[in-house]
Parts: sequence; structure tokens; C-alpha cells
Amino acid sequence: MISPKDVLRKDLRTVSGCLITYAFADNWEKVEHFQSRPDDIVIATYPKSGTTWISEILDMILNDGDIEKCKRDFITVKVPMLEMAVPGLRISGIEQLEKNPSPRLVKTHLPVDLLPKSFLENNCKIIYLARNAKDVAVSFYHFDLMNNLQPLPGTWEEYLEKFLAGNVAYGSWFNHVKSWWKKKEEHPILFLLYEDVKKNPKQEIKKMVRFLEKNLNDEILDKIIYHTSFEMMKDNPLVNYTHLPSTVMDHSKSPFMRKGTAGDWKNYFTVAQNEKFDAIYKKEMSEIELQFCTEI
Ligand code: PPS
Repeated sequence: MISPKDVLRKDLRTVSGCLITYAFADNWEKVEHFQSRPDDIVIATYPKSGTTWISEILDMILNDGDIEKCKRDFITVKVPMLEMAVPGLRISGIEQLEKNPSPRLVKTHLPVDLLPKSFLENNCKIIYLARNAKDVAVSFYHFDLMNNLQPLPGTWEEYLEKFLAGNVAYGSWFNHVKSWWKKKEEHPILFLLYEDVKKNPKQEIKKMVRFLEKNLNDEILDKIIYHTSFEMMKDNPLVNYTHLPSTVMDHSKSPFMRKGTAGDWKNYFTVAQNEKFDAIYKKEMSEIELQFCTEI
């Protein structure tokens, strides 16, 4: 029997050509053959792009802004992560999904080519949230410091090199964002940007409401914005990940709800790192028309 200790701080593993967290790899066959329901709503993101934020927003939308209903359980139960499986620790994302009533919210960080076919066959609604790569890199570095299921990140300098080379969980940010962006030409995908939600939450939440074919009045929208602000979520034990054992997430190293801003990368990137990043970014991203805002 594998214990949780056996999967801590292990190197990433490759499944179907993609690097993923060591602990999740044994579950891969189940993920690949996962059977969706037609009314499943997929929340797809590259890690650290604001997944938890829009997960809570979407749960509130589905529950017409009813805060009491949204307090029914932890975010990991309300919005299970499809590929999450930690041996001996607790139930997997798939087992939790099987228990959840429809319509289910399904979180995943999988690149588009690895999304279980069933979601596309059932024409499930997908919401993809992207965040500017520089803030993602900084957030991911801190996450790898505090999440013992991830390999240790090394120094910031070492980590940034790994990030740029795509040698981190879920691979290259560039490929992830580009391939999901292209996928929306053939599948119903609402493509959102973290920085837009930050700048104009009402406008972006309205897009989510329309996409989910809901109809919520202004008062409810304001309630959702208030309840899902960074300050509120940071102090909410149902969504701030403090419910996980400290063997898994050690918030003393860095809190999960860290800063929640656009532009924190400026506190970490040197001028040389920024120049190198920009050059790689330009080469990688010139083929698509997608503009990110890197500070607000
Ligand atoms: S994960 O582990 O990949 O699911 O993480 P994810 O939830 O995608 O991303 C975590 C980052 O999102 C920030 N966050 C928020 N920003 C603004 N508003 C709200 N409400 C919010 N909730 C979470 C969180 O702080 C992480 O970003 P950083 O930059 O590290 O603070």
C-alpha cells in the first residue's frame, strides 16, 4: 500500500507526453476513460491562473448567489479536480465527481489534447481562464514551495528556467494557452483572462452567466463579486486550501491565497530575466492574437 509520504517531493512523471505531478500519474487510465455528463461544466486552466477564484464564482452563479448554499462544502468537493489522486490520502477527483449532483463543475489543468474525449463527445461547456505568464511563473514558484506533492522549485532563477522550458507540471504555459485558444474555434469554450476579471469583475461574470444560460440580477452579481474578492476568499477556510493536511500544503512556506494581483512579477524578475522572457514570449506567442495585460 502506497502512503501519502511516498509521493511527496517526487519528480514529475510523464503521461501521454505531458509532465504531471508524481502522485497523479497512477490514476491516468481512469482519467483518460472518464465518462462525462452532457451538462458537466469544465473549468480548464494552466496552474495558478485563478482556477479557485472562478470555481467559486461559477458555483455561486449556479446557486443564484445563495451564499449559504455555497458554504455547503470545501471547494475541492464542490469543484473536484479531475486528475487529482493522492494514494492513501482521501478520495480522488474522479470519485468525488461521481458523487456530485448535476450540473457538475469539473476542474482540470490538462492540456487540451489530454482532456478526456468524453467531454468533447458530449459537447460539454468549457470555460478556459488564462493569466499572464509572468505572474503565473511567480505564483507557481511559490506554490511549489508550499505544495509537497510538487518537486522543490530550487531557486527562483532555476525555477524560471524550468518554467520557460516547460519542465514544470502540465508542461509549457505557451503550448497550453495556445492550444486551448485554438480549440475554441471548434468547441463551445468561453475564453477568459484573469486580468479582465480583476479589472472588471461584473462584465466578466456576466459573460459566465450568459454562457451558463442563467439570468441573474445586479444585486446578485454584486453579492458574487463581494463574496469572491481576494480578501474574502483569503479568509474563507472553505476555499483557501487550509483544510488540506500540512503534510500536503504547508501554508507557513507560502499561503495558497498569496497576493491575488496582476504585476507581482515585477518584484521577482531581474531586468535580464525579463528581457529573456519577453524574447521567448514573442517567439512563442506571435502566431495567435491574444494580448495579456501584465499589470493593473
Ligand atoms: S491552482 O493550484 O492551480 O488551482 O491555483 P489557482 O487557483 O489557479 O491560482 C492561484 C492564484 O490565484 C489567486 N487567487 C485570486 N486572485 C484574485 N482574486 C481572488 N479571489 C483569488 N483567489 C485566488 C491566488 O492568490 C494565486 O495567485 P498568487 O499570485 O499566487 O497570489
